[in-house]
Amino acid sequence: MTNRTVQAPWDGLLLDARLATLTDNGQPYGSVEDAAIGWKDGRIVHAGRAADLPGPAASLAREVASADGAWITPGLIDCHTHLVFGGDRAHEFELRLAGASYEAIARAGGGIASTVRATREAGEDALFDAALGRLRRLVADGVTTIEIKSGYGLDLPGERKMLRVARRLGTSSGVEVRTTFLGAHALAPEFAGRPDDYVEHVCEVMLPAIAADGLADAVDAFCETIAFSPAQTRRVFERARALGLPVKLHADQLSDLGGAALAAEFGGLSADHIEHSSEAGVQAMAAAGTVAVLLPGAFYALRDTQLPPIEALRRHGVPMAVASDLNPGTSPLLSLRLAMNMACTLFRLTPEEALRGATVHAARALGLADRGTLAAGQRADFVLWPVRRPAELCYWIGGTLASAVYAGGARIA
Ligand code: DI6
Ligand code: FE
Repeated sequence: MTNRTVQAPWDGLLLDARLATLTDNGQPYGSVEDAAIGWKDGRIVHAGRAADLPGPAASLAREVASADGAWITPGLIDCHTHLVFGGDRAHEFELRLAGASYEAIARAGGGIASTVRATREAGEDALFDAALGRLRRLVADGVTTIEIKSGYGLDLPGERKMLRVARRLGTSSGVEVRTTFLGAHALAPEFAGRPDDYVEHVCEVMLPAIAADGLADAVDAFCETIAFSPAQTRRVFERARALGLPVKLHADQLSDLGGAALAAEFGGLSADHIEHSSEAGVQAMAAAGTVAVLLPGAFYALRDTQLPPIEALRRHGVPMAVASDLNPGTSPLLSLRLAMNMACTLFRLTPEEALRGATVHAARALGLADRGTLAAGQRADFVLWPVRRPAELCYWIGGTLASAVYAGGARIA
């Protein structure tokens, strides 16, 4: 056929934008002014100056709109959450305010164990509905990828149930969910007094079954005096490695058990919390390429005073991610942006470090290379923020700032 008009090739194009690409383009935030972003089939095809578009805007995309001068960032990535759980722990909040410590409550049968009871009792749909409500709040303020851990079932049916709910959240919300098996979160009540037997059960029964179901993208453990020892953690990691699953670790949160170095030894994607990690632990992380995941929500809620070794992490070039740790006990935090604010105020990250921590470094903590920056070829996950400067994403305390959220090129909020 002749004289046929060329089909508009892109799905969407936003003009009048300012981009915080978070690439290393030499500018703070990897910023580009007078910019445009275009996407097709779920991928970014242009993230740069509008002047560099390969033709007149109207001919390039099926839908062309103005961003009205908004800043656009990559979709935020919450790389450490316990989003799926039954019940709540508001009563323990009251107990802690009255002077009880987190450890004392845990030793008295509360803490994680109380959420385990509530999670085991909850039906799958009830768990799903409660988690979806929390997820929607995160998405409304820019989250497009989220990691969700199990760890409140502590038996095969319970852990499977949690991970199935997590997977279902991914297919029904437009957000991409990465799942992590955290069977070694706390001692299952059936194994009271027999922690090694429980670890064996995790390694020989639960982990192989979860892996065979394809329900876990990674494996985590809680290495702590009130949870599992380094030797027990090592067993879990060895099994994960044998099954081809990457590991990450709740490391050195309340004491230094050498968790950061242990995660690094297994080529861990991340070591998380790490308030008490030593310089040697940080060095091991740097050598292994293990990301530090900072969780200021738990630090705040527990009124912790031991700061993570931020200076050492910077000095050794360890990428620092920031996450919500959303969980009913130590971080009932429904906003990743608030975690970024806390990372600045409590841990003294710069706003740019905090934003990189919730995008490009968070992607790496999940082993994902296709997101976290705005560049051609990356997933079309991006957020419009009607603010004057990117630092405002960390400056405003709470609230919802995002005006539009896209995941895989589709608007989800
Ligand atoms: N560290 C945490 O911050 C959460 N789990 C963990 O191992 C706390 C989980 C809870 O208290 O329910
Ligand atoms: Fe956690």
